[in-house]
Amino acid sequence: MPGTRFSDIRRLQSVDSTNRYLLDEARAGADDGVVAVADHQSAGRGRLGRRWEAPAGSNLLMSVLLRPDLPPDHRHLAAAVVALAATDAVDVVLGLELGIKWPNDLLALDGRKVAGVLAEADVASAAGGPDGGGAAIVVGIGINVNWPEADTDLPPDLVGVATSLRQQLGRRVDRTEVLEAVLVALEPRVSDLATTAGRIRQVDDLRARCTTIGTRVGVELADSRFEGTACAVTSEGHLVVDTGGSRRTVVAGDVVHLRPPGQRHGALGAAADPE
Ligand code: BT5
Repeated sequence: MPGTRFSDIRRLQSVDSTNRYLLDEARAGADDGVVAVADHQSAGRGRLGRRWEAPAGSNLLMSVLLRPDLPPDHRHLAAAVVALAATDAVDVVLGLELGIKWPNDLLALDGRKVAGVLAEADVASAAGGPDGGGAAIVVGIGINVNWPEADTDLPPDLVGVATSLRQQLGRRVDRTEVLEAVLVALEPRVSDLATTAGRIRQVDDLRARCTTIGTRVGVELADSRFEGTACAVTSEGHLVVDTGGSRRTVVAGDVVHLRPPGQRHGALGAAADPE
């Protein structure tokens, strides 16, 4: 894309996972800014070993390789800027407003999931520079562009959970237009990761679009679960949950929005630190 770092765009007809592909490329020395876009993934991955579903030729399945100059405890922000850029793109191209469910789901205003983000660091190069900068982070996003067209397209477990831009708007959407708008919106956001002032800007944007704040949530840990009210996002992008007696910071986790009956939700994996 002109004017961005994203000049090397690899268009793949079919691949197991665009994240897997770019992680391998990163290990082989690929530069910051390489993009992989697939028409079909045979093993599209979600978080914690979950699967990402998309029929061939319908949705946007893309990953970007970033080597941000970012303190290791701020790495969550690499995924956040991709989620933010996707909400920018959908707004600019389609005039559709999406919210971000912490950490990185994009939800339509009806609460159903339009997109999910998966960030994976290349462990081998995770040391990066002296302060961890330069480590490869591959951030993948799956945006439901044209699938599902209707709920009847979905497997039963995704009915009431997943929706698409097409379903929200009632018309087909051009995937390339969305891809290009995501990359244009992503460039300044990735640049911001390199400075303290820039990171503050990105976290402020995340707070403004995060529909989890103020919501009653369930947090699922490896061996326990707690509930509370999500009350803040820290400068590293972590979620703070008020449990009544105390505040707990969720670093990476499975958070469920507890909604009135009749609305369903998606779940994601978690680890919480006492604040
Ligand atoms: C995510 O995981 O939401 C991250 C998804 C990342 C997918 C992209 S596609 C390009 C790149 N390459 C990859 O291999 N992956 C990335 P998680 O929060 O774990 O959500 C997964 C769960 O969402 C599944 O267990 C399903 O319940 C649900 N799900 C699966 N496919 C979906 C879809 N198309 N739309 C909405 N929900 C879906």
